[in-house]
Amino acid sequence: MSEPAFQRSGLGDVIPVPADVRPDPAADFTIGPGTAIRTAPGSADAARIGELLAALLRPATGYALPVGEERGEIALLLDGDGDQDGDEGYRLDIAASGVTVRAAAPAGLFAAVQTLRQLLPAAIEAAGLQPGAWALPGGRIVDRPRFAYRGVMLDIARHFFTVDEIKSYLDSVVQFKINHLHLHLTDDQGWRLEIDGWPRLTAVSGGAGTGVDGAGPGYLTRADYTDLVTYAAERFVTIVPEIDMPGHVNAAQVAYPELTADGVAVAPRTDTEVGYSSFVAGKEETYAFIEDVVREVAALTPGPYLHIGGDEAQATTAEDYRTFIQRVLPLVAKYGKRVIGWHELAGVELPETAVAQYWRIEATDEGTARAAANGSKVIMSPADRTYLDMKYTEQSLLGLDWAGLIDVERAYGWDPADRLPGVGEEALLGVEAPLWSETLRSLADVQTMTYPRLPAVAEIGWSPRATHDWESFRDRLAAFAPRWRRQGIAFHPSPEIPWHPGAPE
Ligand code: TNX
Repeated sequence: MSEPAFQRSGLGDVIPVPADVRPDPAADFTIGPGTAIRTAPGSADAARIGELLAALLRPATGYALPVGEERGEIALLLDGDGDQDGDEGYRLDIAASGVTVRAAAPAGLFAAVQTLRQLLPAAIEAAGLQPGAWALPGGRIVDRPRFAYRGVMLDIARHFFTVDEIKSYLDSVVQFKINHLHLHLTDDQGWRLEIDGWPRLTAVSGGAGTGVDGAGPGYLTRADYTDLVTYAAERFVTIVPEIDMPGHVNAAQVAYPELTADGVAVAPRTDTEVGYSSFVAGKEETYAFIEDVVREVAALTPGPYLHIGGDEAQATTAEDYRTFIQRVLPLVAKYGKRVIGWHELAGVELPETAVAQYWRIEATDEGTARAAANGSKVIMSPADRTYLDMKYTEQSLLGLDWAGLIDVERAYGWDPADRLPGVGEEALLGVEAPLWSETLRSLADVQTMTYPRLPAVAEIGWSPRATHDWESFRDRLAAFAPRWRRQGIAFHPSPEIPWHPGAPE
């Protein structure tokens, strides 16, 4: 099927929209059979990113696209201005003679490659040879992120997703310059990360029938987790591991009854109720266990953060909650990590280095505002805007609706610096879109809830506030239907979006 009306993208037709775009219609560059990719001399990272770009372009173009340091019309250079553009910023010049990317760090080259990918016709995403003129629109883009943290969260506790599924998800989200993947590893139903010295966590609570409604089994071995961390790092994504506590711990207590108040085993739970389980704040066994877990997770995780949950601890008294969190905070620091917690954590006095993740739907939150006033950073994940597990419409088969229905305009129509009084631009580390998996069983389910809403949150996290514009976003988003079809990514065909046609299966 041909798609002539949509064949060409303008220079700024990218998600997230770049900070500064200066088209030069006289300067288009066309990738041809002789095009080569030249990468920054002496940089293994640049060479690797060059190979990644070549691998993206080869199947549809059929061109050889050699990568080397000697020659090439597409240049990926590391001589950018870090003071101006930071690690993730880049400058992209497209002229009739070739394409030059300049960044201060490899992450910026990677971000630029995501931009270049979207500037090519959707047919570039095909797995096999396509007829095509592979033109890139001429001009200059100067781009850098608004926020350092642009995340997505995947809940692998309620339903498990395999390493290959998580990698595939990662590959899809980096197209939108997402740079953190938060893994919700433990919950009442299951424990999904192997911990040395506590084998029953995964042998029992990662075993058959531990997913919602008896789905499963599944857990990540230490080797799986390390493999994921490496794969993510190669794509400039930081893994943020979450061990949820003191609530959401039934699976741990099933495996180790000494973690309950009376030492008596509790029954496994595969329903979706929340707020009934708690670690015991007054028991030393609790902290011996948590120290082992924190030490091990910290050792396996090169990124700076360890997320300790802290949400919905309705089965923990306020006093116990405070005692518990005050015992756990120093443990995370002891193993060299910076704490992130759901914003309930901010009810306890936090060190400046701690990060509070706001997840509710209320218009104010005293604890989060106080934490911000004390110098802590905040990640914005308001459930009524960013929760990818909310239904799109009443008709949605997947998802929940406790935070309301979220269509694309709702996911896009807010600003993180206006969300909570006392939590302005400077207090924000960034934004994250959490995807809870109570109702999601397959990668296709995960994709259907993620697309097309994640691009909205990604744009809010990356693009300057002044570029925010629903009509523009909607029209740029429309171009992704034929891309996602070719990438094999399921998406909800939101009727608000004038989707471009094209892409036979
Ligand atoms: C609330 S958001 C929860 C999760 C559920 C989610 C479902 C948060 C910190 N806790 O336990 O999975 O709602 O949307």
